[in-house]
Amino acid sequence: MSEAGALTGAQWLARALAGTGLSHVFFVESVLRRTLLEFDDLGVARILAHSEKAAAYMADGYARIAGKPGVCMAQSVGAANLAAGLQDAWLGRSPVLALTGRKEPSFQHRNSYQEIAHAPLFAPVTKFSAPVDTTAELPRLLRHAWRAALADTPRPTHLDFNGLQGDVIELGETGEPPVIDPEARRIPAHRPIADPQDIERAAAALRAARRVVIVAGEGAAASKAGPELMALAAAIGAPIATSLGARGIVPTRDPLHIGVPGSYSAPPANRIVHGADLVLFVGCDTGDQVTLNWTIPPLATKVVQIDADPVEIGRSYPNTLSVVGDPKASLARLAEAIGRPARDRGFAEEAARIVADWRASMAPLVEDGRAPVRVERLCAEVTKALPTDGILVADTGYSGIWTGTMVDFNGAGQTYLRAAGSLGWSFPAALGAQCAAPGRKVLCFTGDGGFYYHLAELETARRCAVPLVVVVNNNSGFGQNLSGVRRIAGNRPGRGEALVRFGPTDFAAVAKSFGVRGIRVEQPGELGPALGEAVAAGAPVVLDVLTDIEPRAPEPWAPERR
Ligand SMILES: Cc1ncc(C[n+]2csc(CCOP(=O)(O)OP(=O)(O)O)c2C)c(N)n1
Repeated sequence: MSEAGALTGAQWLARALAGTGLSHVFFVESVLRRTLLEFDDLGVARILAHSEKAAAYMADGYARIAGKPGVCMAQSVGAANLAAGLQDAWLGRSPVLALTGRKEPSFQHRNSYQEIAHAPLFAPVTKFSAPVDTTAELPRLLRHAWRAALADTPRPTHLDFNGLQGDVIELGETGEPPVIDPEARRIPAHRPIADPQDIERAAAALRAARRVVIVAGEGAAASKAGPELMALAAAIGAPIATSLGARGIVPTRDPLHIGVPGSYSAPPANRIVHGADLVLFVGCDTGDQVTLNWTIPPLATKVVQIDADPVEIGRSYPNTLSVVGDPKASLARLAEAIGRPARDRGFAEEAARIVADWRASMAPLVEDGRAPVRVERLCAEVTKALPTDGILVADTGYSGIWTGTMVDFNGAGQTYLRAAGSLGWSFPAALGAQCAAPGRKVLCFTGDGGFYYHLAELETARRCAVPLVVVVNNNSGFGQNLSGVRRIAGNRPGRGEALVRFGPTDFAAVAKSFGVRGIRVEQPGELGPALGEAVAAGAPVVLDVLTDIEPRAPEPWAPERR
């Protein structure tokens, strides 16, 4: 008999999640069926995906735009696929909440059909992963999983529900109110300001240095620190670079902005960062990608590092002054402490010249009117077509390099999301992002190799009426990998190409077969009108752009090896 006021686990879970303002959940049947049915009455849309990895990517894209946890679900046998899909959210610092079912204790340790241990699968891709054995424990554990996902640094969390479909938890009861987060926090969940002494020390170091570069990363993006970064950069005449994941948090055409440094970069940023005598890292992981294996800047460079997570300070650069606090709040204090020192603007002017020269060198490619379409031209057209509040979601590899070097952003309303490394992430992630922002237009930029991974989600886009635009850079192969394979094959013509070539496939026709609008573009002159039509459509559109595999994306500048 149900106690007065008690809710079933399913009722509690659905109401608690809906109470956070969650608008969508992403899942593969069969899991938490009772909860999903409850959502029907609470206005939460259920997005049935065609694979658990895609469901995890959708929740990831949703979370990165919503600034609060995205939720994905899978039954017991789908748990391994779901965990695989959390890798990008882990690397990309995205608050995804994964819910799985697990067979009851009486089924454990006796060769149960379809089930392996879940805990080891989720351990490397979550901040917190726990079994939920009884409904009485559900409220506490869900609140903790939610808070942990949001807290600095945001990352996935996981709850493993008793019952193959989580049904044991759904059927039990709890008398607790269905509330997870009464404060309705979004990322950043808190804005602690750094110690005033550390701010003074950092200000003194910045005032004393002559050639300062700012490198802002994902933590700065999460903190929405763009305006504070620009204000400080202007005050001290410091060029500003962003990691790939933070691209677009400042206007990319601002003369102080020098692009993305590291391995996915065009030459200017690396040259300029390498020439700095002090680097201010802001919310930046100082990992191999943004530093070109810790050569940009060189390891001995003097560093000031602002980060909400003290563990990140000095992780890679030993000569580091710490400023532990929220990037936006701490930068504002730092700017106050520095004031407007008299400054030689020579370094900033030299940096702006290097960037302008590089842009000029790319202009002929951007303006090339011949077929097959140059990707530089495609990127320029994407820049023009992206609405002032548009969202661009880029896949990994060349898709990240092309968009990170050749697409410009206004730094005021537009958002750039990129895969943290998993090929194929962008299309499902863009679907999730579009769900989180129905009033904004989402463009996905992917290679054909990336798009093949989750083609089936075209059906999801149509069924769920998710009006995103997918731009396919269709070069019939793994373009980025061509150079590497050829090099290893001894540069002999044709040898090794079978490792990276496939197609040709007409993705506009594929889209049409799913009932999705498909537009094929073969001439550069068709790009503008086709993108315009796609962006204006209130329905999903695939833009299949025929390109050539040979042209290489911009390559990073590297210091000479000594
Ligand atoms: C899951 C996964 N497998 C393999 C890779 C390695 N990888 C990185 S980029 C790339 C090729 C991408 O090809 P495509 O999406 O067609 O874009 P293009 O390089 O042709 O522009 C591959 C295979 C990866 N990043 N992730």
